[in-house]
Amino acid sequence: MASLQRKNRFHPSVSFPLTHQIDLYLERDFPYTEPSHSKIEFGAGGPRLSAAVPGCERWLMRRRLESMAEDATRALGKGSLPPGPVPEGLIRIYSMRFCPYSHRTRLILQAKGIRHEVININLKNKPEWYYTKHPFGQIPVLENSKHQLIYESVIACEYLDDAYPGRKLYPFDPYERARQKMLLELFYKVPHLTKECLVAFRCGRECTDLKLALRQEFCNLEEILGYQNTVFFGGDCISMIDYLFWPWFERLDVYGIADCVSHTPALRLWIAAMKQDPAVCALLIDKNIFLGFLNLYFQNNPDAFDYGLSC
Ligand SMILES: N[C@@H](CCC(=O)N[C@@H](CS)C(=O)NCC(=O)O)C(=O)O
Repeated sequence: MASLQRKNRFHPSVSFPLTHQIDLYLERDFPYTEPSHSKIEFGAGGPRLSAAVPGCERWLMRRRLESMAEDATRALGKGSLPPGPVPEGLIRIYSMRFCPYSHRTRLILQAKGIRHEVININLKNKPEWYYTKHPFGQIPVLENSKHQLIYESVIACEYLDDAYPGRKLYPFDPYERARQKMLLELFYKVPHLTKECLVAFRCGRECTDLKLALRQEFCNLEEILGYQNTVFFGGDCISMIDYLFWPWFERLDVYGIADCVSHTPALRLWIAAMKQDPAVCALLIDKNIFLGFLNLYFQNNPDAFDYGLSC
């Protein structure tokens, strides 16, 4: 993935490519190789990720560019017209490009290959009509062609897993499913603490105590991985709980708190394994774009939500 990111020249100033432009770009810059997946090796010291798997760059890049293109819509704000009904065979997500809760739901859409459209919402200048979709005007919200609305990211993810065919991301076994939900309860402090760290960091405030608290939460997760002796939280392959956790880990670096996992090797292995997953790869956010968003967001600039879009 490191080389994939290095080669990614679709940067903020460049418009996002249409499907045929993606083809031309890939043809020129990425040698074709069949998709392959990272291997997890089991040795005496427990599970570990095999050495970087060569190939599949083009395939991963295609997924990444396609998802960037579908997400690259300007955020709708006050005065905008509400979108029409959702066409049959499609599901709509009301989202915001940098929101971790929307990220969760988009990961599930990606992982299950569900055809969807993205409507981005300007959270500092919300459209009046948006309150008909969510009582408090929050994102994410899913809307289907039967005008049904589903909000709360965890509920939305479970709905997608239940309502759509393909690989089930929650385990079938009732105990294992309950266990994933218990793990999610243990995670509840992480979103709040990461956000508090970000705000403190951005406002030049001391955040040592907050970081200590976050490190403690990560120690708890580390213990769980160590006890299970698995790479992923649900076992040896990725499942719902990993996707529900992931958005906060992807943001550690850009929030300036990546050192909070320096003492948790199993968690770092999990992060490395997650970065090999096609759905995670497809939605990885460009660090510079994210930082640009944060700069504007903390200046209260309503244009923050469109940062990096050129049209
Ligand atoms: N518990 C909700 C939290 C969603 C949430 O906090 N979304 C934020 C964006 S990251 C939001 O909509 N903020 C706008 C607001 O609260 O007015 C979920 O899991 O979906």
